[in-house]
Amino acid sequence: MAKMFFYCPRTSSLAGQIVLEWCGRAYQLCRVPYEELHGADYLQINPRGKVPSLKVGDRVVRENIAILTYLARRGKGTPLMADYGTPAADAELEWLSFLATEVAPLFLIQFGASRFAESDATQAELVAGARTQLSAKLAELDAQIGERSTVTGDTKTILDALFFAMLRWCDAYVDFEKDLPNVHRFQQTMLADPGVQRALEIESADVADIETTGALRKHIVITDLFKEPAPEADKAGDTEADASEEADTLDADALDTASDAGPESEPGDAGGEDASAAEIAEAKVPTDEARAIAKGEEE
Ligand SMILES: N[C@@H](CCC(=O)N[C@@H](CS)C(=O)NCC(=O)O)C(=O)O
Repeated sequence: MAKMFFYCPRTSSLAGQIVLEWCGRAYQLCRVPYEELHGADYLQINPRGKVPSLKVGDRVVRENIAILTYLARRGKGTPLMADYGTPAADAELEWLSFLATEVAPLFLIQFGASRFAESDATQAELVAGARTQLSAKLAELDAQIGERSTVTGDTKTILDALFFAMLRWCDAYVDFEKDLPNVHRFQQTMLADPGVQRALEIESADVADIETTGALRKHIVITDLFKEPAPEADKAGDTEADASEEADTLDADALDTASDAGPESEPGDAGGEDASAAEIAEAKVPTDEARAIAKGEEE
């Protein structure tokens, strides 16, 4: 089955888009414009109203680290995570946690100070404090990168994709080349990567202008997800690619399949086998195809 990844331009979901390109497996994209994140359609996918989300079968994987790990453990080619139980894996997890728990909250304050304080003066103080803290965290990352072009290890990992996505949130006021030379070199290496370039291209163009070539099999906007007409025919190549993906997946996928068939449907997920007609109507799912997409099935 081709999984569907829900993303919003200029957010941390860029990391998942990059990793989807790196993995080389068939995928579908659904763009969720920022103003649609808390709309009724997307809330059915992610009740937190946050991107990214990944729909696979009846279930939705949410949260960056869970999604990136899911993808990396099922990718083709060079592994995007170290093997379990190795020092390299410990280092990756340490820095993934650092990004998620030490760095990301500072950006949350930077962009959403009004969620934490009412007065303009207090908000400004919070933002200034977050930026000061952020410089210290970025300096730590600069030292960690050192001579490498990755955050840990010798080859690119999901950690690099996540860090790269976050760096865009401070590029307006940080002089990377002058103050964080190793981070700057890391950014340049990432910008030269074809998967990163493709992900950036997809994010910055209109959905209609992006060709669904390579691993990208379908690209739609959330407001169209539940109202698409039935397709005329299956796209050539999907079946073969998906069969190969199924064959190559880890044992964990057997568990996924078992749970996908089970009672794991999400609240409001009208695509579940047992969804009533009323539930489907309420969720604006008028066609069989839309129902199939909502279930994450291949077109
Ligand atoms: N803990 C979540 C955070 C995701 C997150 O904060 N996403 C932001 C964009 S980078 C978002 O969707 N914000 C919308 C909102 O908070 O309303 C994860 O790691 O996936």
